Amino acid sequence: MTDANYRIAPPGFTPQQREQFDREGYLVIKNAIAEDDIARYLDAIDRCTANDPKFKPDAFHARENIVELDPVFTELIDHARHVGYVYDFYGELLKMHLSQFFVRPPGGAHNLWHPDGARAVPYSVFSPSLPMQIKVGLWLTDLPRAKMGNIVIRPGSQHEQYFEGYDTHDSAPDELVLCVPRGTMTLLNCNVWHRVEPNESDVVRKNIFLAYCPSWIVAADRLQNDAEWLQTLNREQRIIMRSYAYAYDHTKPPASDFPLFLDRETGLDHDADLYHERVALHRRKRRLPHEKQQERAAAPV
Ligand SMILES: O=C(O)CCC(=O)C(=O)O
Repeated sequence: MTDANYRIAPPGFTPQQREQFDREGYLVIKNAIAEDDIARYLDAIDRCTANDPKFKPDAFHARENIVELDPVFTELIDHARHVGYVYDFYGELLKMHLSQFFVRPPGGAHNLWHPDGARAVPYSVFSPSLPMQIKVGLWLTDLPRAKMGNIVIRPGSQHEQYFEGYDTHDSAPDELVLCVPRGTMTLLNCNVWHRVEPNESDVVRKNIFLAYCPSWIVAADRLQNDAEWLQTLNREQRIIMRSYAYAYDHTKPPASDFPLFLDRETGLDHDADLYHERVALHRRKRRLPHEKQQERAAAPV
């Protein structure tokens, strides 16, 4: 019997979106964020910068682990707008890798070409097709043209271990400058090579990044979270933060952390007919959507 208090996994990729994301390494979803949410996120950024002695209006400014900084950011950990997409990849071992906001004023510093994640032996050496980090971007200011501090990506470059332009600002022939209206949500395979445009406009670019990974990858912006803050979270948020004291729990989370979500199609906390009843839930594998798809495609008609 499945506990009715558990949540069904929110919607994730449509087959068309997944096909594009697997091929190109990114997805752009316009009009994903309602105006009142944009306003709340911008207010929260302004609250944080107003209280930060390091903030300088003319310089690039970033904060990490923002989900702990303000309750408006906390709600993003498991927000139904995006959590189903990353659950499609990381399933029951979903973890928040980092949460950030960026303020990129005109003339501020901007990044060189790079992929995210490990450099000496990148994640993609071990996992050539499934990204071990996916970054959700929430774009809060209009970026209608290039040279506005936009993120620039090389679509489809997630399989390249080497790139001539690495650690330069040079334009690449196959680059795509993302010119997106406020309210856009992007998803990026973190193996995709990317850089940031200079901001030569009169607009301060403001956005939020939320990256997710499998639980056993070390988080980027914390080792553990504040214990009192963790008490304020709902069950799914607390699980997704994976603030374990015992290191191997990241690989084998405790039984109480299963299920994270119930299956969208069956409403069950397990995949039916795969295990003997004696095998406890936290010791069972659950299929990801692409595995189910492969099984359907291989099934006799
Ligand atoms: O600010 C951006 O658009 C991208 C920043 C970046 O390069 C990164 O977070 O890895």
